[in-house]
Amino acid sequence: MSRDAFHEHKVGEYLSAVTNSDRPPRTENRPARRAGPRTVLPRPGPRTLFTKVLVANRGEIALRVIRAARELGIRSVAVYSDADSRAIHVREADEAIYIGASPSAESYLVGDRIIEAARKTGAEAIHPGYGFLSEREWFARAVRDAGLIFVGPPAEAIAAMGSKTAARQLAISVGTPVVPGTTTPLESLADAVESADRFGYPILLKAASGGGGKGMRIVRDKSELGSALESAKREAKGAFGDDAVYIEKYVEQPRHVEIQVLGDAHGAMVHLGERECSVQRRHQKMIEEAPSVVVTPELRARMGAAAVAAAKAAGYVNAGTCEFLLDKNGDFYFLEMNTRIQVEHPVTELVTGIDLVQWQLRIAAGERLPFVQENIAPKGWAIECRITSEDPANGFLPSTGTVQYLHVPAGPGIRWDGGIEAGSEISLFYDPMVGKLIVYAPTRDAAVARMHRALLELTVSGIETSRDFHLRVMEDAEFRRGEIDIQWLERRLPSLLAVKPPLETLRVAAIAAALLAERDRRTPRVKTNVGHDGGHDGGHDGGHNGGHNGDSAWTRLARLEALRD
Ligand code: MV4
Repeated sequence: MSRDAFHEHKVGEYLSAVTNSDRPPRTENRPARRAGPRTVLPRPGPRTLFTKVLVANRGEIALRVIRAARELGIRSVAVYSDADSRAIHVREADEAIYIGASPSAESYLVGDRIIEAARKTGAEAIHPGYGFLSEREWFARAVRDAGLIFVGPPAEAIAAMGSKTAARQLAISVGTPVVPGTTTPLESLADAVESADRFGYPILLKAASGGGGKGMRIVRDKSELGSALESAKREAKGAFGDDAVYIEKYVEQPRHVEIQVLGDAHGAMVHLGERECSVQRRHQKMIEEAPSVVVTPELRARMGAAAVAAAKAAGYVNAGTCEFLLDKNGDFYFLEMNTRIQVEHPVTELVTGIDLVQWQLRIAAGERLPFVQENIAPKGWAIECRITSEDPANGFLPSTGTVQYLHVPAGPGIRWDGGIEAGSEISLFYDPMVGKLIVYAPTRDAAVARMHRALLELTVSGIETSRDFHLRVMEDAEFRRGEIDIQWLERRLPSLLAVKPPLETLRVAAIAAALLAERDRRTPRVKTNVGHDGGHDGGHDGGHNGGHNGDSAWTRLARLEALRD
């Protein structure tokens, strides 16, 4: 589609939606109800969905929500900061509204301004995405108090799961297994010593208000307990403004397996199976998959029931995730609940066929879930690699700059949830995740092979990315056998990064270097802008029509360079 045709299409769609206003005037606290039949987009059956949603986020998740809304016939409003004035989510939404300076504390985290933007644009609902305001109880409450719909759980459910000790008590009350430990904060060193003796070393000190590993200390011996307690309290106070710390028995080399739940406002709740998220570094997940190699249908049913019970105990509604540790004996323990849509939600969507973001919107509008637990079973295998602007060869140092060229993989079983394009500025203001590459295939082996193929096709130039790191993981024998736990990546990282490039890559790099040197010798001082004009489209067509489909990204880049001028 040409640029102009694209715009006509969008503007046309928007205008017809706006002019289709044969409905009663909207009141403050009531979602608009459509009066007559709608002719703009085909819609599956009568519904009472709202007509406009504000997306309080940026990057790939903002785009993901905009796309879900558009498929449901809901218009979208983007918000943006200075740094994002030319971002994709701003262009792809039906409307966009400026909310402040580049630092998120002055834009994406300013709840009042976002609520004001929703009022101004007539949006009836706010989708928070993940991060930013998504798990702030006060924001969910403020949205509701403004007469708007928060696309997420009730503020009370966010609060119930926000305190880890309260969440543990909730879980225990409904029979969901938790790691042995205390359910109230430690009162003194003597209290800590007594509790640690009771559960047995090694133990883990955790912040009651924590999450993400902050304020956590492993204690292997009584002699370390005093200083560990002090430093855990100090870190918890600094990070959460709350120095409450409690004790859990330390679980050695577990997997991180989480269960997706989906509940409607009428009391129905199902689980959508597990995601295996053990491949992480410093509490940042890098690769997720569904299902997990170690989860049998019987274990899935037990973990699912445990997750649903804990979520129901919190009065949970909408999409949420219960995190578990799964140990070598197959015993599982509830850790905490994430009260938002998560980065890794696509792998669940692919194996269940259920569009989680669409269901978030439909549940928020009061719809009932049409499926029951018996109808839900994972089919096939999905893997997600988070593509970040970090340099694995340099200790995952964040990389900044302009994306000069982007070639996104395609073909069977590929999904790209990205937030960048050629020309995008990658700054240090926001999260380094620039996109997610997700694959689906009938089996795990086929999914790993497909991810490897897709990563070879992916080319991002202008910034460093984690792409080559992911290629090395897909080639790793232990990963391919599914022998992973939460420490696997840090154990394996040195050998993963030491892998020498294949001979083919070295050869192509040498050819590229020779071609570049030859060109510069003939036309000195000519600086080229890699792939900006002819490059993007040329990359797509040239790469696939020229009979070079099996070539590596390096080969394509080299060919592109060779053909320039
Ligand atoms: C644990 C644990 C071992 N034993 N609790 C880390 C962040 C927070 N969500 C809980 N975490 C852990 N809790 C007990 N009793 C190990 C971790 C942990 C971890 C958990 C999930 C994913 C990655 C992790 C990395 C390091 C430690």
